[in-house]
Amino acid sequence: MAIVMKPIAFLSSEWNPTPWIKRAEAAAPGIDIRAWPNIGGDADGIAYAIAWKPPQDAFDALPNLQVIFSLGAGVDHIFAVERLPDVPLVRAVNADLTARMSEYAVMHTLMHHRQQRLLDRYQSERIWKDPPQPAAAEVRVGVMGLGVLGRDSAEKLKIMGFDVAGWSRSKKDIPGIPSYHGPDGLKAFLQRTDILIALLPHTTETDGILNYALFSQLAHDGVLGAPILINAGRGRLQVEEDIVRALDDGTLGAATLDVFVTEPLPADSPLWTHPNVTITPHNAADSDPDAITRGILKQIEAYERGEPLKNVVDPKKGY
Ligand code: NDP
Ligand code: OXD
Repeated sequence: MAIVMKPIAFLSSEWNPTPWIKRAEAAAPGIDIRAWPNIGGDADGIAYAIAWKPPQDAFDALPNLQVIFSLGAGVDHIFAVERLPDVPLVRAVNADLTARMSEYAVMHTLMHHRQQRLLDRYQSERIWKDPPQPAAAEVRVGVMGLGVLGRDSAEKLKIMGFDVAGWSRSKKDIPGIPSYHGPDGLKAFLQRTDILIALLPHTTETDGILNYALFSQLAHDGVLGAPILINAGRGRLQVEEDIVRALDDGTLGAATLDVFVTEPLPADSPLWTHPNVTITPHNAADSDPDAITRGILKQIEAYERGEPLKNVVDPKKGY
């Protein structure tokens, strides 16, 4: 890879910059990349920021920024900055991330469908018992968010034999996968859903969308007995008290949660010990540093050649 000429700032309140900087330096020898807060006195020259949960004041000293790159697919962590420069914001999209998310969606759908948690309990009690096993075609999976990640997950679940549909803001035309869209399409989508997989971004419109009223509209006549929630989008999509209430009164049968309103999930959250909840530590699709770094440097190179940026976020939509 050719040397990237304009300097880059690495902005994160959470991640150790060293491995990222080493990767960037290995991929583009001579690159000038500095980690917040040690940006240096000549920060005027910094043209690019690469960011994950950037500190509130991280952009203040970068007056000539041209592009911000999110180290993740989601950009809510960047829009959370109050004084965000008015420059293009590019998010992470790559085949590795997409494949990892689909693995998660398929694995947890199968885990619920094949009742693996129940079988684990039987094993711990040395019980030899074969619970009823419906066919995948009898299970209606609904994917909320048919973007890069949701569409791939939906298509892979379809290949597994599930009866898959999706819901998004705009209408989609995906062979074999009925598409519902917008607020008007939500009710019909929920009513035909036994396993709900949330792969939405967190925006003002999706905040708290996974709530008791929504769970009540899911199908309650399915072969699994009660509907299942899988949320790998963002924690703030969900109202956690409502999940517990819905699990306790049978409105939901079980939940797999990868993301939470507060991360790490506080030790006193009732979700930790709920018998019908499976928790993963926001690792449904880890960002592979090599893939992300390569992708960003390639985009910077192309941008410096005058080519348009890809995967630019629409600030009005918030994703
Ligand atoms: P995309 O932007 O490609 O897709 C977002 C989808 O959500 C689109 O289909 C969009 O509709 C839909 N959507 C957004 N707002 C609404 C709304 N108000 N009503 C209905 N549909 C809506 O994002 P990705 O698929 O790449 O990623 C999705 C999210 O997954 C990320 O934002 C991030 O939060 C999360 N994520 C989680 C990870 C984890 O490890 N847990 C890892 C990576 C990402 P339309 O197509 O019509 O625009
Ligand atoms: C992302 C994430 O947004 O890992 O990529 O959550």
